[in-house]
Amino acid sequence: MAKNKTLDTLIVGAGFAGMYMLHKLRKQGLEVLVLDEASGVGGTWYWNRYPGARCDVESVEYSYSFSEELQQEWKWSDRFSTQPEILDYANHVADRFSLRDWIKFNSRVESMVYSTRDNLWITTTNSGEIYKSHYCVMATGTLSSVNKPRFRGIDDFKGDWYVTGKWPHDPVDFKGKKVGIIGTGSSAVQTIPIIAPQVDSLTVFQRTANYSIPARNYSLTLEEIEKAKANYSEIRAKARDNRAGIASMEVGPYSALDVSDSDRDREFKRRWKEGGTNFLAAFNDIGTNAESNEKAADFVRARINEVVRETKVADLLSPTNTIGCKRLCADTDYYETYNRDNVLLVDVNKTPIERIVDEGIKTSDNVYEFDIIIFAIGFDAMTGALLSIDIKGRNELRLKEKWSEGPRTFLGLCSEGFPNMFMITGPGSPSVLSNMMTSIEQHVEWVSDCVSYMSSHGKNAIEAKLDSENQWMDHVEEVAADTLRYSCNSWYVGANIPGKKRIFLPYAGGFPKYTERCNEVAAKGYEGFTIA
Ligand code: N01
Repeated sequence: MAKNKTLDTLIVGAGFAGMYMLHKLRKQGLEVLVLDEASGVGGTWYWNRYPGARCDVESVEYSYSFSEELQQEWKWSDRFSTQPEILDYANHVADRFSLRDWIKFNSRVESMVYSTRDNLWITTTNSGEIYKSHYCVMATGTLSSVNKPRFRGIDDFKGDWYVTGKWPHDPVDFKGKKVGIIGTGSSAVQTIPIIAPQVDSLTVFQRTANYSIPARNYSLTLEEIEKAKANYSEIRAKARDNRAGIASMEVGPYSALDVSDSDRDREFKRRWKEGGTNFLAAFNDIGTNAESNEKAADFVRARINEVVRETKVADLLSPTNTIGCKRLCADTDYYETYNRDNVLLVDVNKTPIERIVDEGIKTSDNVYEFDIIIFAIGFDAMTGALLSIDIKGRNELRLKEKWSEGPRTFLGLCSEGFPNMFMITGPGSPSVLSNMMTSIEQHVEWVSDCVSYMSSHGKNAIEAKLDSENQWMDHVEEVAADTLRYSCNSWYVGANIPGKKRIFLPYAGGFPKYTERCNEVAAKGYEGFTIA
C-alpha cells in the first residue's frame, strides 16, 4: 500500500467491525487501508486473553451473517465460545476473505486531522507514517480502552501484575502462587473460577457485588450445529427483530408483577436452569420497573445464599443494587469458587485499598502479600478508544473538546464538525446493549451504502447537521431515562472512570427501532446530514 497515495477510506481497528468494513468497501472497488495497534486481527478478542475469557452471547449468534459460505463452513465447539476460538474465527475470516493485505498491524493511530481545503483526513501513526483518505471509519471498539490501574505505589510491587484487558500472549504460570485480584465485573467473574484451583491462594478485592447467572455452557452436538446451519436465515432475521439483536432472547410477555408468585418463581427457575444473561428478559419490565427488578434481584440473591456456604461471604457477594444496572455477568462456578479454602473475599468498602506496596496490597487494616496482582477493573467504555486519538475536525475542532460534556452524535454514526468520519457502534447507537455482531453488521452496511450513495450522486462530503444531532441526543436521553440503568452507576454512564462526564452512552430504544430510523434517514437521501 503506497503511503503517499490518497485512500478512499482509512479504517481504524481490525476487530470484527474493521474487518467487515474493509471487506465491504473492497468489494465496492475502493482503495482501503486498516490500521491497528495490535499485531493481529480480532480487536477485543486479541487483547482479552485472560484465563476463562469467553463470550456471553451464544456462538452461532456471535458470528457474521454476511456470508452464507462462512456460516456453513465454520463449526463452533461450545454454546458460548472461548476467546481462543473467537480469535481463530477472526483469523479465519481474515484469511478467507484475503483481508490481511489491506491491514497494517503494529500501527497505533495518534492523530487524525481533517483538511477543509482538500476535503481529506490526514492520519498519523506512532511511527510517524502519514495517510491521506477521503473517508475514515472508526472501528475502534467499545470496550477496548482499558481502565488503567492508578493505584498509588503500583511501581513498588515486586511481583508481576496484569490487566485483564491487556493480557500477555505467553501463558501466566499461577501454580503455587499467591494471587490478588481487584474487581468483580464480567472479566473477574470469568477469571476467578479458572485460576482458583491453580493458585496457592486467591484474594478477591470487591467494591461492588455483581449479579451473575450460571452460563450453563456445554459442547454443541453435531445435531445442534446442523440445526443452526439449516436455520441461519431464520436465526438472523429473529435477531434483527429483537431489541438486543439476539435471536435466542425470548422476552417474556408479562410484567413480573402481573403473574402469581409461583408462576414468577417458576419462570425465574426455568431461566436460571437454562443459563445466560437472557435471564433478564424473563419479564418485560425488569429493566424499567423497580418493583419487578427487585423480584429478579431477590431470586438471584436467594441462589447465592444457597450456593455459598459461609453466610458472611454469601451476604458480601449478594448485590444490593438494581439487577442489570451494571452489565449482568454469566459465569461457570463463580459463586461456588468462594467455598474453596484457598479463596478469600475482601470488602474494600469496609477496608479500602490504600496503596500497592512492594509485597502486595495494603488495605486500611492489613497488608496482603502476593506474587501476582490482577487488575480486572474494566474499560473507559465507548468513548475511551476514540478520544485516545487526537481527532481534529472542521475549523480545528477537537473531538475531545466537542465531547467534553459527553459524546454528541447523530445515530452514533457521525458527529457534527467531523465530515466524512463514521463510527461503528459509537455512542448513541445500540452498541453494547446489543449483540455486537448484529450491530456491527448493521452499521457497516449503512456506512458502505452511504459511501456508495455519495459516489453515485457525485458528492464528496457528508456531515451530520447540528439540529439532527441535538434531536437524536435528546431522544437517546429520553429513552434511557425510562430505564433503571439510567440512574445507577456503571460504565454505561461512565461512572467507573474518575472525571468522566455522566451521560447514558448507548441507545436504549432497541435494535429494531434504531435500524428503522437509520434506514429512514438513508431512504430520504441521508436526511439530517449536509451533503456536498
Ligand atoms: O469491567 P467492569 P469488566 N478499586 O467495569 C472494580 C464486557 N465483558 O472488564 O463496580 C476497587 O464490569 C469495579 O468495581 P465497581 C461486558 O460488557 C464481557 O469486568 O466500580 N475495585 C468492578 O467490580 C462487561 O460489562 C465478557 O465498584 C475497582 C470491576 O473493577 C465489560 O466488558 C467478559 C476499582 C470492573 O468491572 C466490562 O467488564 C468480560 C478500584 N479502584 C467483559 N476500579 C463476556 O462476554 C474498578 N473496580 C462474558
